[in-house]
Amino acid sequence: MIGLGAGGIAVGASLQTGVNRALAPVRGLGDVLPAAGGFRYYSVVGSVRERTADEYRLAVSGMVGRTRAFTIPELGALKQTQVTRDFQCVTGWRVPGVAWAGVALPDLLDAVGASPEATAVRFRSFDGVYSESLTMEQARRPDVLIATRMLGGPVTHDHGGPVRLFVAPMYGYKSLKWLGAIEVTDKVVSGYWERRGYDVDAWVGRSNGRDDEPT
Ligand SMILES: Nc1nc2c(c(=O)[nH]1)N[C@H]1C(S)=C(S)[C@@H](COP(=O)(O)O)O[C@H]1N2
Ligand SMILES: [Mo]
Repeated sequence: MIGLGAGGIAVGASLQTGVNRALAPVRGLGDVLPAAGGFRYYSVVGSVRERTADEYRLAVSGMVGRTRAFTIPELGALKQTQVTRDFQCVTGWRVPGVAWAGVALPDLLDAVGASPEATAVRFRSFDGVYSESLTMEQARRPDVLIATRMLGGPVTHDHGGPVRLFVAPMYGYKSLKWLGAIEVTDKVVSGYWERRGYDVDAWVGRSNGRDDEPT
């Protein structure tokens, strides 16, 4: 956790070496065989048990009016939002113009009655290991999606389906795969890669994203 933030080109390069080293042994395949469209499939655990669309539930708890577990049809009944954006991994690969669809996080937060006192949102993967957090200000952006569709079809298991996060303005590591639970909370907790040296605020190409226009 050395010298993150401003002036981080040299620092970023060494961290990038770190992430490549860390990713390669657990998921060598992704590094060797780029997936169709230029994606690499990443998982920090060896294999993740597939959840069918029928059995899937998204638990939303914490500082909410009512704890809920959303089925896929229930997510589908909420307002649907589409976002098309480049997908950028911090290690360097990028997939241009990926189309995503699902529930914008602000709409989900409204649906559960997120408390105005809450200042952060935490996400957990059903892989049992990976987690991520956003500040409430970040989570309220309309280009942060609870994604159920990508590239014109359902989110496949290898891409973190049936439901994953897509944080459009940030590096790929914020876009948690196999989303299992969301907790509305009052503190930002460092996620998997952030405990290993990456910025919690992972804006692509700028120090903050407040001037970015969502599409
Ligand atoms: N649960 C989980 N989510 C994750 C990761 C992971 O290893 N496990 N890797 C992250 C990183 S570093 C990237 S770049 C993207 C990769 O998404 P993809 O595997 O669909 O290409 O997922 C992110 N979300
Ligand atoms: Mo990444």
